[in-house]
Amino acid sequence: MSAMNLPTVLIVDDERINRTALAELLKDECRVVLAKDGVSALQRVAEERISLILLDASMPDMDGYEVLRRLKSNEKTVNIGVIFVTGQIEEAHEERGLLLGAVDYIAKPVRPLLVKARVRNHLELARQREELERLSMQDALTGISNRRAFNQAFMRACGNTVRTGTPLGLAMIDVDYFKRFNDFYGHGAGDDVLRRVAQTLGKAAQRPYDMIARYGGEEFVLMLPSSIALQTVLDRLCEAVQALGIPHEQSEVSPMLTISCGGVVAGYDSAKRPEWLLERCDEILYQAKNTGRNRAIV
Ligand code: GH3
Ligand code: MG
Ligand code: MG
Ligand code: MG
Repeated sequence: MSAMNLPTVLIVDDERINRTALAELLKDECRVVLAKDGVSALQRVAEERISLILLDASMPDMDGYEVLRRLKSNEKTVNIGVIFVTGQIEEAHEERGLLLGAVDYIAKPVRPLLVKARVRNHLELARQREELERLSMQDALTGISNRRAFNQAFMRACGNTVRTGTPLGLAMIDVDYFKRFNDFYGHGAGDDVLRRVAQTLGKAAQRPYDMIARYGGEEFVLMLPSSIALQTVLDRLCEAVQALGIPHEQSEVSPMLTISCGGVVAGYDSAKRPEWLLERCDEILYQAKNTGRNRAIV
């Protein structure tokens, strides 16, 4: 494994000698970063991807229990594994740490081989959890985001628009005459088309919060937070898909495969009704289909 692929473990302890001893012990298992108090630990976690935290319990200012409590109350950090490494070895302390959500509890003075073995096991669990999370958000055929990932991001984006009024562009995108394509060219060729269309659409959603996802079968959904340029983007998508030049003999609108899009730009009020926004997109998509296909209506 190259250094870049090594998981990062954060060691938090107010005593320098403890930090360096643990770091030395773990240097072959992972990339180690250090923090000397609770506040800088939380800051570090906000700044980079941490796979596991070794956390001292007794520290001045903010103790380990408070650090853990804060990690657990933030959705971005709730899943990071935390192992207490502490001299507080009474049963009640250990119970408290575990009840707060620590994955393990190691008593000081530490036994080096056991620390190493435990860290290795927890890193493997973290790796598996991250892999499952990635798979649960990804569409298996096309590799782009799936409907579950979209729903999560969409709910968050709607919440943001309700709070701030920033416009939210949303569109349903559907391949034209795709049933005929499958019937004529075969299901395997159809799958290839879905992959190519997904990649092409993906290029349109390039800002950090933009998203393209496979919504179902041959339907995709595009979300552009803080954009009113929806019509322009969708027109470009229609052109880009046609420009792939995928022959579709059975299409009634073009000798090449095309898509149709229906979109809305949501504001304060409409973002309070996410389901309704999706229904509106469907209705507008239906209009695009009924007025000739290979077009985007917003
Ligand atoms: P329209 O222009 O009105 O959208 O017509 P259409 O034929 O595209 O619409 P319809 O919804 O009737 O057909 C969708 C087809 O998409 C049906 C199904 O065979 C195909 N499809 C759905 N999911 C997949 C998939 O994963 N792979 C392949 N190859 N085809 C799929
Ligand atoms: Mg301490
Ligand atoms: Mg469809
Ligand atoms: Mg279709």
